[in-house]
Amino acid sequence: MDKADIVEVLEEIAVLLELKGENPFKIRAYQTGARALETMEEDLGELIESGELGSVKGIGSALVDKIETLYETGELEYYTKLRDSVAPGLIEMLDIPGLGGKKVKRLHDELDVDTVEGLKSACEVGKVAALKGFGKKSEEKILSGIENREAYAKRHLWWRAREVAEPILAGLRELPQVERAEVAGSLRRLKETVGDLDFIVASSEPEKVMDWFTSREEVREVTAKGKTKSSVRFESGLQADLRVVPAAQFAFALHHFTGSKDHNVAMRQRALSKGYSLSEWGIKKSEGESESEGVSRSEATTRPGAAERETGPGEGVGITSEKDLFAFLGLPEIPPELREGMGELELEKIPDLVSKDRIRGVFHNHTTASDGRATIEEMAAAAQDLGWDYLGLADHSKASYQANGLDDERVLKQIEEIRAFNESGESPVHVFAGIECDILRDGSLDLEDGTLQALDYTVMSVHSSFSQSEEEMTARVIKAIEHPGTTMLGHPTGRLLLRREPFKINLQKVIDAAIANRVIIEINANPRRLDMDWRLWRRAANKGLMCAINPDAHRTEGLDYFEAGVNVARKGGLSRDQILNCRDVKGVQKWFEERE
Ligand code: DGT
Ligand code: CA
Ligand code: CA
Ligand code: ZN
Repeated sequence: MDKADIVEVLEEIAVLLELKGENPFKIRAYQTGARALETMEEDLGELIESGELGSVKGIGSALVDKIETLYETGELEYYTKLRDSVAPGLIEMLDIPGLGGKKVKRLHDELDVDTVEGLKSACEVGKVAALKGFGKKSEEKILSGIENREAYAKRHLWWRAREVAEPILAGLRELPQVERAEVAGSLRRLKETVGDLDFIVASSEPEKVMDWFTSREEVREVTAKGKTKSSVRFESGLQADLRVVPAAQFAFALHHFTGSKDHNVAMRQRALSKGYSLSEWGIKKSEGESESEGVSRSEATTRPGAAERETGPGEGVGITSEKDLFAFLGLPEIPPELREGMGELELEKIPDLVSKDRIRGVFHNHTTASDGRATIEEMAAAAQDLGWDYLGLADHSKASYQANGLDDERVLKQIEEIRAFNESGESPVHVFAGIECDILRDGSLDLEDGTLQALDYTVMSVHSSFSQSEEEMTARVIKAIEHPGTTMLGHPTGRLLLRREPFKINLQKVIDAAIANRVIIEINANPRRLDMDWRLWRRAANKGLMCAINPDAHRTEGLDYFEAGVNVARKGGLSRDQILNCRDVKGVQKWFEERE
């Protein structure tokens, strides 16, 4: 088990001990140990080998054994037993924002609740508000936390859903019975979260495809199995639908099940205005449509070639791709990510969307100097592997003390290290020296002006006081944007998808201030953030806002998240000249120096 995972286990042990009402000194030992392990610079493996782990400040003798066991075996009996000794409902409660070990223990002791359901009922009748130290506000917060949690549980991050979908798609394509296979639905539209997966397959032997799909090892439950449609559920709770259609119907089915619903409605309107009726089965002249024709449609699902007969000569015959379908309706091929029913049929020109291979580097990444897991050298090597020309490093500033943020002196020292790295010629990747500087409560910045000036660029982010009013938060962020030392605004709403709602902020005002001050807003590409949201980008960029795709990587693998940022840029309809990452080193330098 690696260091980061061990830190998590120690933290969890501390919470579990709190929940059991154990001795505070014991709890503290685990918290301190976790912190010490997280921030220590030495290599954990080496310390264990040389027997020196116990000499690290903050790691007591009781912890040395446990850390070593976790490091070597990935398991710890003490931890497993501790977890098992606590009701699962109480552990679930810990996921509700605002509830830690101590509070959950009091709810359990005083209200006798040991499930989230039970806690919800207790809130609804005001029992929690009546508890000393809780009150009306925190009861409301717990209740909305539970409700969000229920809503969140129904959806999944795009990134995770894609990981499940890819091997299934590859497997389907390998089946000899399968002529074509695609993922449809929100995953194909690159939505930030996905409700369920939708696979569309062209085959004349649907049963075999169904058998393969429902007997996958990773399938936990087959929720439906029919001749041409099946649904399954995986361990994570994610579900998947598979539909098998005859080859002639494939383009229509793929288009229909890619959606979105609103896009489909607009497409059907468009077809009707041209005298056709469009459905997942095909397209045909709409005059004289009657009930009996509805019956012949359902036959089309099982009989190969039915779609051709249905459309009739010269009416959509030969439509074998979505491109053909769009062309038949006099439209350019609309990429799936733009099909959200937000006026895409009226676009005069489809924007020249960015693709992964257009990205020449990324900004806002962390190293071991703050809370990252990799060094400057390791991060640059990973950037080189990705084929990039440059990499921007932006560690935390000192107000983010829990992330070991840098003070002015350490920032200046890191700038020196980065300059030396670039001059050493050791890497073809140019490293830009940046910082992720905290925007303090009142909108002032966490570092001296001189420090900000010495850097190549800066990312300003809010990491504290999330519960300010919309007016306060908007003024706070705009004050930071107006500071001459600000190059970019980081994750502008602080949201964590399926976990934490955005803080209250007037983004239209923030966008206008960013444009007026030539400040970039980032697309934070961490799959859990994707902030600023794609829905805001096209209008903002057309008004002159520049974007930067920032993976916010805390380890080398985190750089891969840039792909999720590319998704947001595509969904936002951004063209290459609106994305800083499409520039070369000189072009980026030009922006940093001249803001154009
Ligand atoms: P999700 O799964 O909630 O993330 O979102 P989608 O878009 O994948 O939705 P899903 O799985 O319910 O259905 C896939 C597509 O099928 C959807 O985007 C459009 C199409 N579709 C499904 N139901 C309807 C419907 O009632 N009317 C129309 N026009 N299209 C539908
Ligand atoms: Ca879906
Ligand atoms: Ca579905
Ligand atoms: Zn941040």
